Amino acid sequence: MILPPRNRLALFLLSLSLLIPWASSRVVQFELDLTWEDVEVAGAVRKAILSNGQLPGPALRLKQDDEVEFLVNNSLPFGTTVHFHGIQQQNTPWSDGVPGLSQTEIQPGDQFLYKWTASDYGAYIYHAHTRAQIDDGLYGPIYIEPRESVERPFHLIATNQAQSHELQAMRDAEKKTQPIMLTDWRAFTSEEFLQIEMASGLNGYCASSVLINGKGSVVCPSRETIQALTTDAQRGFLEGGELTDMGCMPPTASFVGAYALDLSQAPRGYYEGCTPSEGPTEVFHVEAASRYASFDLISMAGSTALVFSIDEHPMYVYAVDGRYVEPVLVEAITVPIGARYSVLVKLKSDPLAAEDTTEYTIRAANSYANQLINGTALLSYNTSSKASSSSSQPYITPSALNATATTTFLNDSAIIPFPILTPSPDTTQTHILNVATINTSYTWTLGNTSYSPNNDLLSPPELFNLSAIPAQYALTTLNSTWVDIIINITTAGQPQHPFHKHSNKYFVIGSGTEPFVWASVADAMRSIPERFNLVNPPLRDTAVSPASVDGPAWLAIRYFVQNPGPWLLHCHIQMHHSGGLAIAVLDGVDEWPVMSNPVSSFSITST
Ligand SMILES: *[C@@H]1O[C@H](CO)[C@@H](O)[C@H](O)[C@H]1NC(C)=O
Ligand SMILES: *[C@@H]1O[C@H](CO)[C@@H](O)[C@H](O)[C@H]1NC(C)=O
Ligand SMILES: *[C@@H]1O[C@H](CO)[C@@H](O)[C@H](O)[C@H]1NC(C)=O
Ligand SMILES: *[C@@H]1O[C@H](CO)[C@@H](O)[C@H](O)[C@H]1NC(C)=O
Ligand SMILES: *[C@@H]1O[C@H](CO)[C@@H](O)[C@H](O)[C@H]1NC(C)=O
Ligand SMILES: *[C@@H]1O[C@H](CO)[C@@H](O)[C@H](O)[C@H]1NC(C)=O
Ligand SMILES: *[C@@H]1O[C@H](CO)[C@@H](O)[C@H](O)[C@H]1NC(C)=O
Ligand SMILES: *[C@@H]1O[C@H](CO)[C@@H](O)[C@H](O)[C@H]1NC(C)=O
Ligand SMILES: *[C@@H]1O[C@H](CO)[C@@H](O)[C@H](O)[C@H]1NC(C)=O
Ligand SMILES: *[C@@H]1O[C@H](CO)[C@@H](O)[C@H](O)[C@H]1NC(C)=O
Ligand SMILES: [Cu+2]
Repeated sequence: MILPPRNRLALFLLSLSLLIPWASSRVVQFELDLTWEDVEVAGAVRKAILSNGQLPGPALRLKQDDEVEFLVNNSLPFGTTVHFHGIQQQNTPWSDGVPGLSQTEIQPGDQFLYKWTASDYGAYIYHAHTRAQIDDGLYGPIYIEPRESVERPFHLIATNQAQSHELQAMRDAEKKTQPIMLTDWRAFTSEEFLQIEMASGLNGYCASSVLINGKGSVVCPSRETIQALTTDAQRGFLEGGELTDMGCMPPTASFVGAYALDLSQAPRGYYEGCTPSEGPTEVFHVEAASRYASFDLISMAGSTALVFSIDEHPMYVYAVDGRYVEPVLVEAITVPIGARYSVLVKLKSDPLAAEDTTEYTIRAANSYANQLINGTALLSYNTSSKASSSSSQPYITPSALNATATTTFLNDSAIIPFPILTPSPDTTQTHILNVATINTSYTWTLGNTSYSPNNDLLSPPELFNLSAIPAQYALTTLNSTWVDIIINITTAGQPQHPFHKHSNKYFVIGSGTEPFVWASVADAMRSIPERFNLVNPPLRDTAVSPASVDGPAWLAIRYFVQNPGPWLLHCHIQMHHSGGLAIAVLDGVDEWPVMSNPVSSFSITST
């Protein structure tokens, strides 16, 4: 729920004389005051993190090349850090916000000044990177307006006679692009959730509601509805049973693994025990005369893969993870946690026509097998006529499947960057990182071991002491080299993990659903060349591994090391990340930044 700001959002735009004489940029100062308060979300009150009194936090709007000074004022009763998701942090590794790697936690009552350059345009996110605080609501959208000189891909959409008219409408829509934050919400604080996980042995994979820009309701579907909407994928794990009243998978061995559980420690609302409550619904207002509306779809969910769709409104996807792509027209988009999709929605020209409705349902439905859950919002045309009572026609079902015979879903593997960028045809190093649960249902490996929570406490952090982190939790690279990482999903039944790499983006060069038995991409390409794309692969900072439905699977990424520093590579499903599905990527150890005293340089005690 969006509350009236308690503290005024302080956003000062200063035109400063420049330190670097040949560049032209402005300094943008943004202050985020974090508080821990009783908040009503989806109709129920619990403690949550507010950012300048809001949840989600206020939008940070920038222009490409801006110098950002982002001051975090920690008025929370616990330590925190803020990460800028997708921001490259070229030459500013101290501003990446990962405790133990780039900084120590900002203590209660302390402040920390992050400084970075908005070198890339597009849609990004700021969010907590300490413990599981994202699930308490610490996130907000960032939008960086491209330089005028950056070529837009809109001419690939407008192909009719009125092209220039049409192009202008698209450019205007892009200028006014609005964030749509998709999240999920639980009845428990993140620390309570982690406690329940440890006490019960059961991985926390359920939510009570899906929120759109912080708004939503807790809906408890009837047993008949649940039965009717249960998918084949879910039946594959149910072992003959049924979903709980929250729409959640019960903890069957085929779903959570054959680990010892103590379900008496799992309170009502953890995976069963639905309590309905009604909250507000987000409404997006558009005007038919604008002809197009632009939205940045952003997921900061904890445990859901939300399929986004607007009834009766196809969408041109024109940017992914902040960067332009060759536009594709789709009716539904799966938004993995941490990913961003910018879309142009062609508006109806005549919503006033007699039987036309002026309100269209916006849907966000979970596609993971863990839970049947969805949220809704409204796209509303500003017209003088009253909204008709007829309801709009959905493209997707509440189970995130096609609701029509022809619904088109975005195919992530077919996304082509605009302009095309080509990775190196070969690589210097290959790291094969195995992914599986180990010892408990909530502990995961990425590589040879599970990333330890103790790594978050390294002081001084890794950036300031290259030997701080034990070797098994990190991989190292040399600057100016190409690196391959194979995410090796070794067991069946794993969901699509959204892999986020901090700092610069990677090419998604291949994926498959067979055991990855090769030593390198070059080896694999001799056996299964059709699984790879080195010509025009997607460029991402967050991409999913394939679901390992029947057996092992893999994802191959390739990137150029260009920004020395300690960067995390991790699954963005919150409880997988908390369970150790992460590794420190020490990029460019041969050119490691030399820094003196981190605390006095970058943490300030008063404004
Ligand atoms: C920053 O936090 C302190 C307490 O931690 C509070 O007194 C102060 O008002 C906050 N500043 C702003 C601008 O919110
Ligand atoms: C989920 O979808 C169903 C069917 O469209 C709808 O009845 C229900 O209200 C939706 N849930 C929420 C929280 O919007
Ligand atoms: C549309 O109408 C809503 C509600 O009356 C109003 O808040 C909003 O500003 C209007 N938007 C535009 C673009 O006129
Ligand atoms: C969804 O797509 C499948 C496969 O194309 C088709 O068989 C099915 O009928 C579609 N569902 C609906 C409700 O149209
Ligand atoms: C998605 O795109 C890839 C690459 O073009 C293609 O190989 C694959 O078959 C497509 N998947 C679907 C479901 O259409
Ligand atoms: C798994 O359990 C074994 C035996 O207790 C222990 O030695 C090992 O460290 C554990 N591994 C992880 C990643 O927790
Ligand atoms: C750096 O980390 C290593 C390994 O933990 C530790 O032995 C050493 O004391 C640390 N150096 C400093 C300056 O803290
Ligand atoms: C994992 O173990 C293998 C084999 O011992 C080793 O080659 C590799 O470097 C290790 N990886 C990491 C990230 O420690
Ligand atoms: C990757 O996983 C497959 C099983 O899917 C396994 O056969 C292979 O040995 C693993 N690779 C490495 C390097 O551990
Ligand atoms: C690291 O490599 C990149 C790309 O070659 C280069 O631009 C950058 O200057 C290098 N950094 C250092 C510190 O040498
Ligand atoms: Cu995961």
